[in-house]
Amino acid sequence: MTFDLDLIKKTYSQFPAKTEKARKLLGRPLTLAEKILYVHATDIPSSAFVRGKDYVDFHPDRVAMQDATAQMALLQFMSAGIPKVAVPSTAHCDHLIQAEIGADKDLATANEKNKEVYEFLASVSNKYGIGFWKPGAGIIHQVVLENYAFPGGMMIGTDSHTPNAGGLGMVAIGVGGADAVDVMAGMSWELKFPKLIGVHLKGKLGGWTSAKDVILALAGILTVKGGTGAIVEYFGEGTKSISCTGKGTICNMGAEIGATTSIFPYDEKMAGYLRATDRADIAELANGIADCLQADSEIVLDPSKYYDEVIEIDLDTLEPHINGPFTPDKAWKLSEFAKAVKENNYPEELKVALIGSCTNSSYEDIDRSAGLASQALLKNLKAKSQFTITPGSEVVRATIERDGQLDKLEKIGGVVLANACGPCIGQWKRNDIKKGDRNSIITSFNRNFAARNDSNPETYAFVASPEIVTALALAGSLTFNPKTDYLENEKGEKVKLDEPKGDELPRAGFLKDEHGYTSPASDGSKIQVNISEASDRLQALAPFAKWDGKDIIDAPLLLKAKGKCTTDHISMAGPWLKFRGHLDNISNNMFIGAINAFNEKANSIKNQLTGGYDEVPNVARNYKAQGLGWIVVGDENYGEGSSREHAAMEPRWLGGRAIIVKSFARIHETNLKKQGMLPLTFTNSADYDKIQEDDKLSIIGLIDLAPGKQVKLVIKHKDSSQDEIQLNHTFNESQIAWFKAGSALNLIASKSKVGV
Ligand code: MIC
Ligand code: SF4
Repeated sequence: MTFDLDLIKKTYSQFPAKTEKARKLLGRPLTLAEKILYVHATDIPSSAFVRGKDYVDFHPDRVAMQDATAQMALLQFMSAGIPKVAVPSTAHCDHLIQAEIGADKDLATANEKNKEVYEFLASVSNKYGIGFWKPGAGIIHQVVLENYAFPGGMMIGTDSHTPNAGGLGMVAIGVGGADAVDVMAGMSWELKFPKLIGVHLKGKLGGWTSAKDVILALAGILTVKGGTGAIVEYFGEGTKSISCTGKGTICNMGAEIGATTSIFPYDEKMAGYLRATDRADIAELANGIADCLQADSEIVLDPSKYYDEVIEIDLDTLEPHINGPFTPDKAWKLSEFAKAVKENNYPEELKVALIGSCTNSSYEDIDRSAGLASQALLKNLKAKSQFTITPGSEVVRATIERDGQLDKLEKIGGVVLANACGPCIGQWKRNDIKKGDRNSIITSFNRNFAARNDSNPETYAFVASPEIVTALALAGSLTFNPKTDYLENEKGEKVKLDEPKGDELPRAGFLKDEHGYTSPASDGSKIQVNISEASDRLQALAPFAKWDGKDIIDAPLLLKAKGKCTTDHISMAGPWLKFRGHLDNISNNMFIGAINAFNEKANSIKNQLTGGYDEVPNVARNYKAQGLGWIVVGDENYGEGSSREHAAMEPRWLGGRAIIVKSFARIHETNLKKQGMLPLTFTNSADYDKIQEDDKLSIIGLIDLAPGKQVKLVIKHKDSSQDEIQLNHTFNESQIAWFKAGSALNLIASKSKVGV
């Protein structure tokens, strides 16, 4: 678990020279994100890098993986034939614990149910030199913030909320497992040099407004795709009023606007957090290069000259926000929310209020919510809704137990869940409603896509700060505004809540988690990793076939997805998480949440061979059995959300060849390329309308596939008429090699000469 201080020293030693070189080449001052990117680039060309254009090879300092994605990442790593990870890496067991009764019982059940997967992850980690965090130790992003993130570092993680570490000044980027394999194998990792969005924070946070509201408001401004291809860099006086974990919250939810990552400049709050988490030596080192861990001073004076876009948020006037339902960018100011609930006929009664998750489970978050709980107890109030608390890590849980916050939250009716993802990812055995019941919940999580938390598409999920969620739990209603409204207590009196207050860090220090971590064997060569052939949870990977060297001719359209098609729609989580290590089994969830544009139904598509309607995985399997490759068409920001590469591997496994959409979310587009699929976009988004239900699609020009060169799509309709349109792609030379090899992994394996 201990930090590799030498690694940090090595990274820091490169800052002065490399940033100076970049400054000279560009002939201008540098932003913070640029400094960190240039330091981690394997090579700086004499032309420097062009944002939004040049692909750059990086050497990240670390890799982090969570159990639901690590299974596939590690199955791929095993096929790559590399004896040991080349950079410090960790695996975290957090996604597979189902919430039902409470922490202890739920954890015991998870340990039993997921035994095979946990043992697999533990033994692979042990063998290949990966640090292993057991179930119950905490959620990946909180554990990383507490142990591994450091200012100026660069990390990739197989989870879209990896940018949480930006709260500690790290460039931390969410990726698919195949990308993690590259880095763990000692290869460089490639990313298009991002654009930069500067967010100028003015004023000071206070009252009912908290860090969460910064990102909820920003999501409203930028929308779910506004950050695509960009790093969001925060700067200005306002940054200094936000705690380190609050900064983490803001960076975490940058995933919801599609940002590559988000980052804050190093400051005293970060130093304080490093000291409180036993890393005073890192604070010391960071202080030594503090100038390198901020944007150059000229940038802050004239930001619009240096960022591609600048947004100003005044923390003095920022109101608390509530976002939702069904999308995290539907932002409402608290003062306008009650009206919105009525006007839009959202279910007014609040059924469940949930605080915690990787986004908002810091000591400060819980202390502020517990402060409200104390007030409630004094004022004779109890939660009217069900109320759950998910601590982010055992360190936080044990500390808030010692300091009394848990007791207060439980006294108002709260149930403490395991230190794990739980309801945030649909690992929630909800017993108070039936599927199909229209109802509202509010969480301090980050995502609220339809059916995400409880598999019920009729659950209206809203997102807000833990303080607002707690206040609404006391009211049991969505229309309550704690700033202005009174509540009636158990004695029939009218009472009002005071503004929440809380400590950022525990006065008596954090308690330690002595049992959560296992370090790997120093020589793992003799360790055997067994995968039973009979397992329905784990399946060794077989390599995908190489490209046959031909264009795709007359492939049937499998599905034309309408509207939002997130990774949750493509490869649902919740009950399906148990198959994350078994490609064939998990493929039975492929596209079951996506809406068919021709009948507006989920999981009901026409089988062109039979003319009948069937579930998507069945039709795909039928085409596959007939040797027919198929194609999917989609809308804007296709693949938004998770980093799960299953959303790319399942289509590949069931015979998919290409995905043609109006636009892609970054991680998913890369995942498709890595798995040998063709992610393509309409040159003209209106061409989406040309696709009809019985179409046969040909993609012409693959033989000459080249960076920047369009390919042709020939659309044969049922009535024999035909359309021809051009499609764009973003493949560069090395990515074209992945396509030709059948997958990126096939290439690595051929280089390490093991064959997969
Ligand atoms: C999520 O928040 O959607 C998840 C579950 O953490 C995913 C990862 C996964 O699908 O396993 C993510 O954010 O990448
Ligand atoms: Fe887990 Fe939810 Fe965080 Fe994803 S967003 S890592 S599911 S707590």
